[in-house]
Amino acid sequence: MAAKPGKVKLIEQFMADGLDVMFGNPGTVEQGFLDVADRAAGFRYVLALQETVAAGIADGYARATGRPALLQLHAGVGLGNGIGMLYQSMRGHTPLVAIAGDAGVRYDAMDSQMAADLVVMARPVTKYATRVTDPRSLLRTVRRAVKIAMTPPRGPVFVALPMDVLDELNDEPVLATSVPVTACAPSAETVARAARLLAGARKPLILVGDGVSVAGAQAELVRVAELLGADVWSVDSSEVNMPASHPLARGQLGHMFGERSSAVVADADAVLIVGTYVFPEVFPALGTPFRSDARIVHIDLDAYEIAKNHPVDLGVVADPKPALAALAAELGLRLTPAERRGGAPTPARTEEAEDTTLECFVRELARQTGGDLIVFDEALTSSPAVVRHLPPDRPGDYFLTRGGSLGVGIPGAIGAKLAHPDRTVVGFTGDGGAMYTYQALWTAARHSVAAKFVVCNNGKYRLLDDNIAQYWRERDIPGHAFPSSFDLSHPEIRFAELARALGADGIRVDKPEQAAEAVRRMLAATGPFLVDLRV
Ligand SMILES: Cc1ncc(C[n+]2csc(CCOP(=O)(O)OP(=O)(O)O)c2C)c(N)n1
Ligand SMILES: [Mg+2]
Repeated sequence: MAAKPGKVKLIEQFMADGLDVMFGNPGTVEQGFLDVADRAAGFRYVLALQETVAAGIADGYARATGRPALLQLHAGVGLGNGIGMLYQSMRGHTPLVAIAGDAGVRYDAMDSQMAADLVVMARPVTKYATRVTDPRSLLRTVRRAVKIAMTPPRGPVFVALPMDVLDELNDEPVLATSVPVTACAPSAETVARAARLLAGARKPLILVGDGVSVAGAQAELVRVAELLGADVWSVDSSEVNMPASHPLARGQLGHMFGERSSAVVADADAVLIVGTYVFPEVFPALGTPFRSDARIVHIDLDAYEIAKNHPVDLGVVADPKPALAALAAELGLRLTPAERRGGAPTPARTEEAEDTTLECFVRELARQTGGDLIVFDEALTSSPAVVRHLPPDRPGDYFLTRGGSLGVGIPGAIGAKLAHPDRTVVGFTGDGGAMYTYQALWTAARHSVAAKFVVCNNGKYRLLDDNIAQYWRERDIPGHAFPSSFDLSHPEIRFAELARALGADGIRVDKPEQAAEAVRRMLAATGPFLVDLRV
């Protein structure tokens, strides 16, 4: 392989892995390879004005393509800005390949301006963090990082790239990264054990998370649920794992209070957990919430998550798709016709909600698109209305914010639109969430990304109001005014004007009667378009 400067080979290596778009924010210590990237045929750089935005767009792009996304950060300061968003990528298992430059190995002893231990900074929010110090192992290291990002459990990785290493001549071969196949099925004996534990249960329950969607195992999951007649609850679920409209789908357990999960699982005599961990709340129950005689089977590709907090009767390291397919086949043989439940009757849906501006807007959106759109949901307290009218049924059409870091909605929708330029993509966020990453609208305008954005504007951090109300109830503290730090009403944030100032179009919607026309305008817009929806 011909020797070329490492910075040239680096871009060739990215291209060999199909990594042809990089999201980032530049700095001097990255100038060498950014200069090369700018002139590399077929390579695209998407400029963000703040690293949280770059990381959020990369996260949405990786989620919507199912492939790794490239994120370039500037030294320690840029990495520092990106860390909150990298944290949510790590919790959500997004395969991001983050890189940052540094001045050079030759300056290590100088402790000069901008010196930072990048690897130590990145380690807690990545699966793998390293620094290349020898020019002969540049591409080898990058390939290892890509492989680790893509191997379940997927997640972000970080490689620090010193300038002098990238300027040296490099004669490593450029090769596509070998990503191992992990679609491993359990043995017939293990499947039979799982079926024995689950069959014949009077109150079977299934808990599922994003491991199902990564494996593409939705159909197999539905089959097992129908055979057992089990309720299916989503746990730490941010994509379509169980179609929301299926009669056995019961919704999300939620991310805040363990009591909710404990109440849901309390009666179950057999529990199947697939592709998630239990339990995902900020305040999880510390005791075991399961019945002492409940039989518990946990299937996951990540052995760490199995029995992490509560013991199980059978833990199975396997890919959910072949594992659930085998389990369905075994249950089909084993269950007597009387035991096959064939799915519970459709529960009566508790609707119709009031005709608020939010309800009317989302209902109109569902009507005018026929549900054919991709939703990126960071609507928080407005999310129930969004999913009521746009139920997450089709894999790849719904992405929920994850990991608890605000500011994902607008960048996430931009990433999804870049991944699927021909689809309608709508990102929902709150007035709080929007302001963490509002600069992303400039990136959408600059790169002609025609995603749509809806700010569900209630003038407050409403979720914080709801949570402190619960805290007061639990501790018998009499209700009183919410902390003023949860209020965003003054000065008023004029989102549509702010969008226009950043190069995107924007309108404000105050009343239900304006919803239909607003949706029409939004869908007709040929560029990025934002609706300030007063909810
Ligand atoms: C980066 C970050 N900072 C702070 C928080 C704490 N937080 C959680 S929910 C929330 C309020 C969100 O408000 P908004 O987006 O307007 O949605 P609403 O609750 O009003 O529906 C805040 C500030 C967070 N999750 N992430
Ligand atoms: Mg709000």
